Amino acid sequence: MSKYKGKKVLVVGFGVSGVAVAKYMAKQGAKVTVVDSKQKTDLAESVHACEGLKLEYEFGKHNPKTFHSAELIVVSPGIPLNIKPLEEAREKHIPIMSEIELAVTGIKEPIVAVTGTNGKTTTTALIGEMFKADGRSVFVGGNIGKPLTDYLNEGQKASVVVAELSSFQLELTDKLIPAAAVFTNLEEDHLDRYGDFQSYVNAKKRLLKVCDKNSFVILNHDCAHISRFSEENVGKLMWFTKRNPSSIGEAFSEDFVGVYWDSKTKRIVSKVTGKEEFYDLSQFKLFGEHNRENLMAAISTARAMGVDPKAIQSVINTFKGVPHRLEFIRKKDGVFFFNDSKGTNVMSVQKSLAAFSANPIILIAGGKDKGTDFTPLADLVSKKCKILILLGEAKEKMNRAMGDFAETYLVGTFEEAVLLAYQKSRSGDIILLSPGCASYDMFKNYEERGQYFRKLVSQL
Ligand code: UMA
Repeated sequence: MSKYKGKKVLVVGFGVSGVAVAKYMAKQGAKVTVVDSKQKTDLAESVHACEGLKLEYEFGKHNPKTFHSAELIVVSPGIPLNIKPLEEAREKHIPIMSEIELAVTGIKEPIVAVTGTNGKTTTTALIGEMFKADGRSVFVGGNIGKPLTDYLNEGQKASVVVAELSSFQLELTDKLIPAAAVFTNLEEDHLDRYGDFQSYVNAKKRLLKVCDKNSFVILNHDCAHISRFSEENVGKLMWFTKRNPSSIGEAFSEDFVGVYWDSKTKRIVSKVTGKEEFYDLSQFKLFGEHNRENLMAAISTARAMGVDPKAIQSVINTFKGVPHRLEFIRKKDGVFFFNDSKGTNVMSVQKSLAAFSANPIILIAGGKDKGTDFTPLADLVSKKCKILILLGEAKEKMNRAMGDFAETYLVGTFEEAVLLAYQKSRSGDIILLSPGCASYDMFKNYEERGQYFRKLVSQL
């Protein structure tokens, strides 16, 4: 019998995570109440997805009494853990669990977990493809889009689960013991939730803390914040780096386990299994140095997990990238349009700008501010952008930080932004949507924003 049978379970948040948890708990025979601060009319998709299930609903605001009377609370990642009803529940010793914790307690298969500020979606997708190319059945989920709990709901059996985990998803996660934990990089992000960078780092570091001696721990040596994690590592350490290990130091080079970029031969070299293997990138389609880093992280992980090098090379040759991540949309009148709606923080915009070498960029940016300092963007904007088009809640703040470094326009809508960019462009220019902000001031999520951008561009 399920340990949740008859239990009063409160599901907080009714986005995709809440839907997955509600479905799971209803199936287990729990008495499920779902709460969301949005109105029912704004949650039609979720309500529809749960049709036929026995659920109680409370929409519009969080009622403390409902929290106090629960026996277990399962929170969605987007719920800050310091909201008052959750703090009160904690004081009353009501167990609070994350959607990810619920999922991992039910998953028996090896879990490869990927975290970091940027690159985690591409890295996760690459690892998933490498497993598939190796003939393994794989479930890919988490922050990438499909809640991990759906793995349990769908009842499918994969041989391995690849999970992209955000800092939000790691906050209440204790029971996960990853077969491999991958850390892409760390830069300032989500300060609206964490207040300071260290608290954000600590949330990410939870993934390191839950590793055991059998976990492969794959760290980016080129990121100072991540490379420091090695001091607290108990797992099997592996590096990836864009430098030749011999240039880092003799001792480092001798003991090196992992993957590096050899700039002389323009190949990726893997030293995961003791002997050297080489990967050819001549057919790799993704732009930018950052994507090479993502690829190295994926190769390290895949080789650690025993994926055949031939399967890895076939993915390098065929992988087309993930939607909304420097995604090429179309060329019109010689102008190239790229959708980078997933560029929701400063570092990701920097990497996207850096990915283009010669062409002048018309950058469309802005959205919901996450407490970010935008001044680090000014330098690249001055070097790469001929025009800056700003919109959303953050537009004034972004204008103050970098408006002096390119011809800058502040606009009210996405339609205006795209039209203005197109009118100002010349053959050979790049029009890049890379917002550096969350999407929630204007859209449901970054996907909706990217799809809307694609639609506007296709209508030009
Ligand atoms: N809500 C409340 N009370 C609150 C705050 C929010 O009721 O105090 C409600 C909202 O009204 C909304 C619901 O909670 O209806 C949304 O829950 P959610 O934000 O957890 O969103 P989900 O739809 O469940 O999507 C989440 C992740 N979202 C966030 O972390 C913000 C998705 O990551 C993830 O793909 C999905 O679970 C499946 O695992 C998105 C994201 O933006 C892509 N992630 C951030 C990022 O990548 O930077 C972390």
